[in-house]
Amino acid sequence: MITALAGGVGAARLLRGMVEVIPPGDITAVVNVGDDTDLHGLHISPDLDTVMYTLAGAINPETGWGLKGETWRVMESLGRLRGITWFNLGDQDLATHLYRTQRLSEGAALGTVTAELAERFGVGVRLLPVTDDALRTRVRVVGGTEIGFQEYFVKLRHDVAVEEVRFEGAAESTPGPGVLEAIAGASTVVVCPSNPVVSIDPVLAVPGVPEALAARRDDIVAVSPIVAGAALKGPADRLLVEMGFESSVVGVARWYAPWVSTLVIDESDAALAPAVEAEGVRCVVAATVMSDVARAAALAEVVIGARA
Ligand code: FO1
Repeated sequence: MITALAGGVGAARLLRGMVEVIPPGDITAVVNVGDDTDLHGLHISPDLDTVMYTLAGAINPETGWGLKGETWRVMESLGRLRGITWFNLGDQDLATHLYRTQRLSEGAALGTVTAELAERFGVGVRLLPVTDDALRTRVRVVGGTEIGFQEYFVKLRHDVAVEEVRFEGAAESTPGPGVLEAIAGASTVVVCPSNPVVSIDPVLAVPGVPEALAARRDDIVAVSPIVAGAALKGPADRLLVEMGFESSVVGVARWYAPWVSTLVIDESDAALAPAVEAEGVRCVVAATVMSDVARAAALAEVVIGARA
């Protein structure tokens, strides 16, 4: 049994590779919900959907989020009404948000609705939101204004300095059903190559999760989302620096060292392996850029076998 801590695109690609190597039923993904947002009265869970669509073979390959072959007629009409259009919701994607919102309004928990959606999309990996409670990543940008994560990420194109990140609702949240058991019962816990600051940290913000992870440190393998000093996608490099860490595999090792025992870094960073190990983290060098499913599967194989 493998349990993976997952954010969006990088996690989805690694999980897509993993299902080539081990049966989907042997994998549980504990997914970030800090990116979730409410727009147009709809509950949108971008990371859950990115992982689900990717595993279903339905992801838009150009963007890494949303559905392939998407049309945008609702957004076009909304634009004519001068509604909110900075967050692009495709016509087919909207059905997912409608379904989720309706089920939540009926009193179903997010984890239950996620399992229903995953089943309808034919996804065999168990997808668990880290919590069923409302946990929202909030970002204080330069000048002191606090905004929601998607406003930072999409509306401002993460092109603004961040002073602080906090996880609203985290202190009152509890782990979703099965989350602690999945961490305790896994042979290996994999930390996907997701943003440490805004994808993995919200998972650790749920009380009970850090304790469960600390008890498994020897069996936790992370994949660096930083390759040759830069994030392949998104603002992980910039955010690490803004949080006082280096934008390098060494910075990632320092960030994760308290609860991760092994870090997989890219071949291009091989020279930094001793510096990673100086942070108290075992270092494994591999090809980590998942430009296709075969490369993702090869990386998954390394990650699964990387435990000390
Ligand atoms: N990302 C964008 O850069 N622009 C968008 O308009 C956008 C819309 C969107 C709609 C649904 C969804 O599930 C994801 C969407 N994303 C969009 C991606 C999302 O903002 C990010 O992938 C994550 O939240 C960061 O992991």
